[in-house]
Amino acid sequence: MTIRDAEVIVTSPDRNFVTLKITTEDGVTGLGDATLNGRELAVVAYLSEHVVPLLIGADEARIEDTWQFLYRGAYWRRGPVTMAAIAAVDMALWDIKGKVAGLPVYQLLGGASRTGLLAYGHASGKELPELFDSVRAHLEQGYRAIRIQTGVPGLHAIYGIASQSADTGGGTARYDHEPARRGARPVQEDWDTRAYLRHLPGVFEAVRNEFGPELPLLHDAHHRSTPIQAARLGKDLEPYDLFWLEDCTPAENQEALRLVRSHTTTPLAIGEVFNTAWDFKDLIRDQLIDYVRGAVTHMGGITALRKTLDYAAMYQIKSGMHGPTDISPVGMAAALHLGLAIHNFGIQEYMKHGQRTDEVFQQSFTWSNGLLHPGDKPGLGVEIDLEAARAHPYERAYLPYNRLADGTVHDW
Ligand code: GCO
Ligand code: MG
Repeated sequence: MTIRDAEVIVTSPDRNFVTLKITTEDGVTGLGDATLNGRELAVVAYLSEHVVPLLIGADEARIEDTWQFLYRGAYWRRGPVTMAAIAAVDMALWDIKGKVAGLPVYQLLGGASRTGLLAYGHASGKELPELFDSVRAHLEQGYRAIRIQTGVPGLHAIYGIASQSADTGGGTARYDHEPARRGARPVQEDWDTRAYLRHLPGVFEAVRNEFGPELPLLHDAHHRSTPIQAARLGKDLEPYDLFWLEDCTPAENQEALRLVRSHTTTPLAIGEVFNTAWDFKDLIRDQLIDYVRGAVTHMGGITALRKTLDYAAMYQIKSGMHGPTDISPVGMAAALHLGLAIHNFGIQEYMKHGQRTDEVFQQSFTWSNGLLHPGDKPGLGVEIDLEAARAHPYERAYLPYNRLADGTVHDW
């Protein structure tokens, strides 16, 4: 068989998504997620101008060869735009291979290593009572692991905290639905690391007192601390037995993790902004992290993330695949198939897409008793309703950014 057509679809039901749809001569279709939050159209251009012309007439069965051709053949390697584009092709080819074989992708990856995937949800609140309500709501929805994000006294708007105005129809208030924040300029938030470091341990103490010692708790520091501040944070949070502390410091300088690691036994998760195995290589080899946060969508697809996770397995490092709502239902499905198949699965982030997104993307995954399962439809198990997709055209949307009190731009 050969690839007859490849179409790049941009839709914005609750937020922008970029999807690649590959069709073979026999009419078999495969979907891939190429969404790069806030920079979506750069990937659209990369795919449409440079990748799609190379796919027409290619053999869709040659997944590894196509990956190598797109990666090495471009000469210019790595980077989020390139790797999201390659990821979309890779996912779509796995989807097609599954459909041709009549098997769900996880079967092609070696079959299920577990009955379902432990998932964590995002609880948040400006103040403790709101945070507690949010934790309770997540527990009622069946979550068995919960990420805790909270306001900091003196700060107005912080990553990860839901507000009513951000609610766009998903039911409960959530911070990730973008239409409320769309516009020509990114929304500005404020930050003060010293205030945060003083406040956060007390929040975890309160949460542990309220919900007991067993519930796995996670926290995302979202790249905002220096290495020594991150080391202190990890140390101060030790009594509260976190499942993980995420992105405790920006990781362009990977040596920074060595400093953090030498001060704390709090498990560390990193890598949602990484895009190749090379970004993880030294952190894995030197055992400086405990969880690989790479997303199938941003790491070059199932093929590439699988290799990274197999390497991590040699060091007992587990998966913690990125799964916020800017990973489309197609990217989430790819994560679930991969997570079900590998031995070193750790946990899956799961935020739930909004209703409009679920109308555009028909999905086969299940969520029961706190566990996700990709379902048993051949391929990835996701189809796109093109008419519904067209009803939600692209809208410019930026991620927010941070400034300190004196006006200095800070990591968001
Ligand atoms: C997470 C992430 C996200 C990112 C978002 C950026 O842990 O889920 O930090 O919330 O901020 O994916 O596009
Ligand atoms: Mg994160």
